[in-house]
Amino acid sequence: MNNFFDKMNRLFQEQEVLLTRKNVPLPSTNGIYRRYQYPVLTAEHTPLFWRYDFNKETNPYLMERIGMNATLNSGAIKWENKYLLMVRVEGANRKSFFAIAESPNGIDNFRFWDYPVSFAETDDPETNVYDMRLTAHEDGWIYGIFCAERKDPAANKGDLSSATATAGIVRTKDLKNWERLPDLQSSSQQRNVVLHPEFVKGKYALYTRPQDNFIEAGNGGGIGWSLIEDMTQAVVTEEKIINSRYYHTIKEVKNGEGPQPLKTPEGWLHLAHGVRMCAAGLRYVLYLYMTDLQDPSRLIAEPAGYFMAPQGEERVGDVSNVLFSNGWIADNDSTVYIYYASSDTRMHVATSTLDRLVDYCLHSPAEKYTSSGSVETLYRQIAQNKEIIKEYRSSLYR
Ligand code: M1P
Repeated sequence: MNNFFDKMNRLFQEQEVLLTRKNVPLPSTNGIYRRYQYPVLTAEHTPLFWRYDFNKETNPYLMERIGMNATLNSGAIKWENKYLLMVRVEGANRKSFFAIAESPNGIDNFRFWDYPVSFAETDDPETNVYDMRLTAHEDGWIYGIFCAERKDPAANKGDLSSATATAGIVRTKDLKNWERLPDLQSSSQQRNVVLHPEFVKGKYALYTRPQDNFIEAGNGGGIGWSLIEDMTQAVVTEEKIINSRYYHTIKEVKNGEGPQPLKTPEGWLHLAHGVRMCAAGLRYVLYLYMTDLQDPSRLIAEPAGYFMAPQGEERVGDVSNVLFSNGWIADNDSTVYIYYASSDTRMHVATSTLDRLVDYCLHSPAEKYTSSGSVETLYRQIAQNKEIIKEYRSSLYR
């Protein structure tokens, strides 16, 4: 009998070692951001009392009864001096749900709140929910916009995988009580929808991602922008593409807004994901771009290529070769905590500063769309650097 509780105790002790493990910053290899040695959240971080039945009568073998598969694509917000992630937790049964994990420093010691997030369903209940973006809006509410997935009612008989993607909307003032609002109405399917934190022309503004079907962006040309009258009855009436997909770039197949953009004196800073196809399948990378402070729908800078791509162990997981981010926090000291998931399996953090990220956006060369354009860009940098190096070396002998 004691054996049961000894075993239970051991489980808690072992998990405590994982939950309190100090994270270690890795040397920055590019001067833009730093990765960390350990993921900040894995399925193993989910509370033991979610997974095990600790009643020795009903679970004499002390087995896991409810398996957790992954912790991924998390929204983020700083709240009462804690760094909070709105985690997409995926159960072994493939259903995702949201749960909040908090950390005292943003880089380690993340711990899940006891209960997952719960909110009402709409009259047309979804089968699955995931990838919530959190936006503290100037109207005083914190909004969460997520993908609500339903079986496609138009699917052929026997087709058990066609689905539809719609933007589900909730809001809260305390991150505990959530009010479910009607889903976003749009003529196309939508995923990766994000609320801009300020009113624009007196309206709410959404970053959208119109798509032809559940998987393909198709005619949806990229990241869209739509002004919305009322978040309690949100309807996309007009939508324009503000960050396009292009042939033979990191975002030729799809792209999507990441977290809510960050306001800087030089403009709005955006993190997004881009998707390309290769023989190994789809490859998801992260990129940055900036838009105008007064008109957040006007692109002002976008460095060529990716900002972060899957590396080492990040490359392998349930959906390999994927980095995805829908959460970041800009702290008062201008540190930016970038929370990203690798291969749809685990959560990581990378840190940078607002100044560095803005500098990266404004001063890194833009895409030239051809190999010869890329060589031209390189020639300019090489020629300039050779002059500087020559000057430096000759100064050593003066
Ligand atoms: O599997 C990679 C990602 O695929 C989807 O993103 P997108 O709609 O841009 O293709 C989402 O299902 C996302 O959750 C997932 O990480």
